[in-house]
Amino acid sequence: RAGHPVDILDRHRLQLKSFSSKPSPVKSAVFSVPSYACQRRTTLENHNTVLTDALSLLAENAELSDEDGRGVAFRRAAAVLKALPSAVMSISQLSGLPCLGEHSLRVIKDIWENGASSEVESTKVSERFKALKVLTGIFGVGAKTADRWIREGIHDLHQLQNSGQTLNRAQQAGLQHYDDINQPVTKAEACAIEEIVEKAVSSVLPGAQIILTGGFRRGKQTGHDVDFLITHPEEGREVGLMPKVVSWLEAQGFLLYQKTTRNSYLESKADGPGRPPSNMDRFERCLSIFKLPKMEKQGAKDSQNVTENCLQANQKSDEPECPEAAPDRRWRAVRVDLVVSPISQFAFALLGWTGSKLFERELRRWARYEKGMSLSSHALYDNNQRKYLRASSEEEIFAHLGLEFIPPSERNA
Ligand code: DCT
Ligand code: MG
Repeated sequence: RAGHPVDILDRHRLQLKSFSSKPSPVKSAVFSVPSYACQRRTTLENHNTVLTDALSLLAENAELSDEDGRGVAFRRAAAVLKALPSAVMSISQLSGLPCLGEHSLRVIKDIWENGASSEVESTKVSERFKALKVLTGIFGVGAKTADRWIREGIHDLHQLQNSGQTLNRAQQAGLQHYDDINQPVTKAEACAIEEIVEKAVSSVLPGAQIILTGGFRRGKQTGHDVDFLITHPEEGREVGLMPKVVSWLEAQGFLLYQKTTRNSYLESKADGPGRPPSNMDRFERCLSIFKLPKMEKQGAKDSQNVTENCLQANQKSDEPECPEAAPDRRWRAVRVDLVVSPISQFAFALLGWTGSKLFERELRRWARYEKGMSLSSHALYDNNQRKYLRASSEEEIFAHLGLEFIPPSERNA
């Protein structure tokens, strides 16, 4: 994070003051950006974190309150500010920018004039928001469940544990590994897991390939989970792969929890153009909680064999009754998502699983409203030509969509 919010604001104001007291020959230029996030290059270098953090918090609150429309509006506004080449120096620079609605502008002005947004500040301390955050921090608990619990008077983990609520298997695991799962996953940890999954995959199907997707593929240094896409260069060889990978990982003691869902995608009328677009894809997918042995003093990369060390560590560890409570625990729990795609859909899957979430949403919106096409993580369908457009790389998909290619590191909308 670039500096403390207050410092940044003060710096902005100072600069602004010098603008107004001594009219500078260089006026701060009005920004201009295209309106779809997938037309813009958004790196991780954000010059407006004070504003984007505020708008993102309101987006999160809206999403947790089942107000998706408002959530997207705030996400889009934040994304526009993330794409700006420098810090905003005056409100007038924002005129003409897309996606900044009345509400978002009010928040920005409030921060500008008062140093903070009263709406953001009151949301942050609201009991409801705090409870929603804590409860949805449990793996397997979504906004709806959290809302129901809150209405039943449950606001924190302690109250939940004493409530007699029945938890499903995912939620039990989520509660058990709560602290670990809510601690960011580092790039080094993601790389260590990549090595393990790679070993699993090549052991059960030589020639199969894995790629790290999600935020880490976009260059982020931390994430809330680790996402992998698995495929095989020969179409059809990937069938039945997931259960084998999961069995291998389970046998080696790497999984604290897993739930696999079957591939249910068919390129027929059921999933084709007649169907409303859905952002849920239907790949064979495994949602898991990984047991990652703590890396002993060595660079994650220099280890000639992370996997070997992990295997040994897992074999050494005797499982205590309450695993998270053990003080000298030599592992941590990490959320890992595995997805298997046939090679024919791989480019779409890769594009769809690289994110960011808003970038993906904008790609689908662009496809639909600007191109008359339906894009999913499986395929691209041209509604006018009434045919699927094939692609074997992300570049080809951008070309089909009439968009300039944006590399993963610039999809951080
Ligand atoms: N995705 C999407 N729409 C969703 C959920 C996910 O398009 N509703 C895609 C985009 C990102 C990718 O899947 C992985 O999802 P996350 O792990 O939630 O996102 P992330 O960018 O990897 O974030 P983090 O770094 O926090 O894991
Ligand atoms: Mg992720």
